[in-house]
Amino acid sequence: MSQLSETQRSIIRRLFECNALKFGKFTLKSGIESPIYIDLRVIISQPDLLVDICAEIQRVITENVKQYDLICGVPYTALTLATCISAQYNSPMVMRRKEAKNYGTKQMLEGIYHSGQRALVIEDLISSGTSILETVLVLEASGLKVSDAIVFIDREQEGVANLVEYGIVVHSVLKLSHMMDFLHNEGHLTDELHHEAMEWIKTRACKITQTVKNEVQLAKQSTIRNLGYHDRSKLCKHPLSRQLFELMDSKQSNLCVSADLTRTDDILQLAKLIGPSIVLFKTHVDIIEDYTMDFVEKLTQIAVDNHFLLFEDRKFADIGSTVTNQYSKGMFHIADWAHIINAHISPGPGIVAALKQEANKQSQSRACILIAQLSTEGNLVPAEYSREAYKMAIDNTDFVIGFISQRKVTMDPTLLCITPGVKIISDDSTGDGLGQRYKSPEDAIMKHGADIIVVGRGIISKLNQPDELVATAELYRKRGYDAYLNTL
Ligand code: 5BU
Repeated sequence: MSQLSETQRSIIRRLFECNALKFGKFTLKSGIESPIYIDLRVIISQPDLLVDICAEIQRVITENVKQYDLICGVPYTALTLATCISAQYNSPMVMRRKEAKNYGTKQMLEGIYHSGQRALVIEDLISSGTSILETVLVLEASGLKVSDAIVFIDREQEGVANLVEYGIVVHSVLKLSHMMDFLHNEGHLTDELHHEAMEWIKTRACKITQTVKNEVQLAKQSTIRNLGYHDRSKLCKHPLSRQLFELMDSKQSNLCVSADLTRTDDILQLAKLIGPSIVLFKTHVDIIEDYTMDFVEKLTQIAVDNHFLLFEDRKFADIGSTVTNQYSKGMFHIADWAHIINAHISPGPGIVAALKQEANKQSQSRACILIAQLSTEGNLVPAEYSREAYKMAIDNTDFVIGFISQRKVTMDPTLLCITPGVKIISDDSTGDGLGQRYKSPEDAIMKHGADIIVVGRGIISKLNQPDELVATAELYRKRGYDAYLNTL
């Protein structure tokens, strides 16, 4: 039996009394049955207990960590612990935003900090170590250095060992087995429950999730250099992402035009005139008034002659069996001609599986872009979408080649970030009065990590003046490409 201090004993007793620690039979979020349930969120309602826990964490910090400039709690429960420690022990703190799940930008961290400072991570409970690692990724992407983390309770499920591999030393205040031994000795835990819970911990090693492992790998790569289109094309496994990067490289273009026109003649004329400047031609076939399959044949030929791909912005969003029909049947037979389509992720993974199944029936390669973010003012797409879209993408690399998003979703060089809502804007107009929000090609590419910019009215409004249309498309191509060169 370990040596627990009187303060630690008192903390364990109080945690047990307020049901922060429960023993019996529980179904965890993951669906796994567990004899132990720990919920430390309740401590925010007990200031005395909170202060005592923070004093214990501070003691472990003082004993183990020589040098640090800032502390950062893993959201959400440990945010309270970090705030309390920060205030009580005069430690400056930074706060990680959990919503903006994008390791590539600095906007995920709030507070005052500068590159090279050392951050100490505070966490309430460690099982696999995944949450700590996610926070470390954000801190490191913001230029901070992390070598240590302090956890209040170690569930002893390999989390501490897992993090050693990533260069993080974890120090804990309490080990779960010691807490259970103490509660057993005090008569709060029956022999049977104690035995069962101890056995459970021993046999339940937890692993860092694959998604986070990938992010670590990519974060490492991205610190080496920002890859160019040519290098990225070589890394792509999907033929269409490879082809797109090759076109971007050879045409010196990252421009996608949005052909939001309602007459087929206009669309064909647009495609012919600006074909040399673009890599992707985006359509909304359901707004066309004189649609025929003959039109798509002509459009396909122009795409072949001018080396660009066709992207139908259909935004599929229904159950699998419906999107299957929407994709390949009806008036438009989208699967027959669109190299690329896009889909909302709200229906869940089934939508990707259904579209992919249909795409596989085609003789030519087909790809899908997932909608991770929207460009519109006040849109209700939650921030978690980016993360979920990324997970769906890496589960379907034979079909999904990137995202429609307003900022980079992942550092993975094989996945494209396609950004609509781009316009060369004068100072006084940054929207269209109907919810659309615009950013300049430079902001989209250099600030927010777009790989391809989507421009609609910024270009197609010139359709009646062919010379100006061509010059405008060239201007967008050049500004987009120059911005890309700036990122290398
Ligand atoms: P604009 O004329 O450049 O505003 O046209 C933008 C196009 O991109 C238009 O076809 C939209 O349907 C499309 N779009 C968008 O603007 N914002 C989004 O978030 C998505 C698509 Br997804």
